[in-house]
Amino acid sequence: MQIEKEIYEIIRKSKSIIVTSHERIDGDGVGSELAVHLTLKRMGTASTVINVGEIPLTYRFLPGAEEANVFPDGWRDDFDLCIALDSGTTDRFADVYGRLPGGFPIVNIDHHYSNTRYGIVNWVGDEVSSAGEMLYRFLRANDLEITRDIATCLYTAIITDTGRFCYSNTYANTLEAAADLVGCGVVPADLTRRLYRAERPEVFRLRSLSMATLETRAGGKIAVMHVTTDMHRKTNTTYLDTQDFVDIPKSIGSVEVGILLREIAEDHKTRVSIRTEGNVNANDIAAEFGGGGHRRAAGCSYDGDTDSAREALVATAVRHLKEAGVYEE
Ligand SMILES: [Mn+2]
Repeated sequence: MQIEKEIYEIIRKSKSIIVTSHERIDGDGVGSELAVHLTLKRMGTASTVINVGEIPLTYRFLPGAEEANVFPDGWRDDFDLCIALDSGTTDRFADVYGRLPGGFPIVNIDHHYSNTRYGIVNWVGDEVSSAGEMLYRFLRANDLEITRDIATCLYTAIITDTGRFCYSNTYANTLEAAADLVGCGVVPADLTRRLYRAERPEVFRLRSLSMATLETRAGGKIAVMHVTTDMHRKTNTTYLDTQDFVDIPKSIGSVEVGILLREIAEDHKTRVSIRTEGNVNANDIAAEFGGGGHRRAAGCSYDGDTDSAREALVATAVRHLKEAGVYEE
């Protein structure tokens, strides 16, 4: 059976579904889980969205966002299925996963190359822009109605994961899905204004502090910058305000490896985001630090502060540039 239909059959037989996505959730995670939540409600199935952490302010206007819970709130004892979205490993939603009984049925819908296939069904999209685009295909394959609200969530997932149709994961199918979603009632100008031109002045101050740490290495082929918790204190911002910072190092013309380092206060770790182009594979760099992702975009955690993360990541990136034959010291 076609996997979209197989998943629909599993969902139809379930009575109370927990819907979740990855920690430090992004637009694809939020858009995808809300689209699933709204669809389940229309099917008359009990749906509970539980995230590890809060939905960033930017996405809270999305339909259904007010119904999302932060773990452990909203937990029910009658869950009989978990739908995990945009998550390559169960570590990405560790708190939720840890509370599910052993062997609990999970439907895994994701588009990360490094996905570990942890579900009873694993739908891992290859060359798909986003989990949101996969859900669009799911809805169309099963003749489920795409309301304007659902379309708004899916369009958000697609434009955020493709960097507004700029990244290399923008395919003909992606644009066809987006066009269909506009046909379902999305108004791109209105939606993108809410997503991209509603910034608080505090975030600009944070961006300027972070940009002051930007440096290039390896003859301009690597650019790296960081954000510390101290910067957040000074500007009254949080980690959630830094979602698009990763595009900054990569926007320098000569750069093939862009690295953003974000200090995570709770566990004295640094969250590392890597963007590449040319011959260097971001997933391979992240994998050396226990992370993963896609060829062009990947992430990992680093045990240590941003300074030590900077040296470790730059050294690894230099090696990958050399191995790719595009840099010599
Ligand atoms: Mn995604």
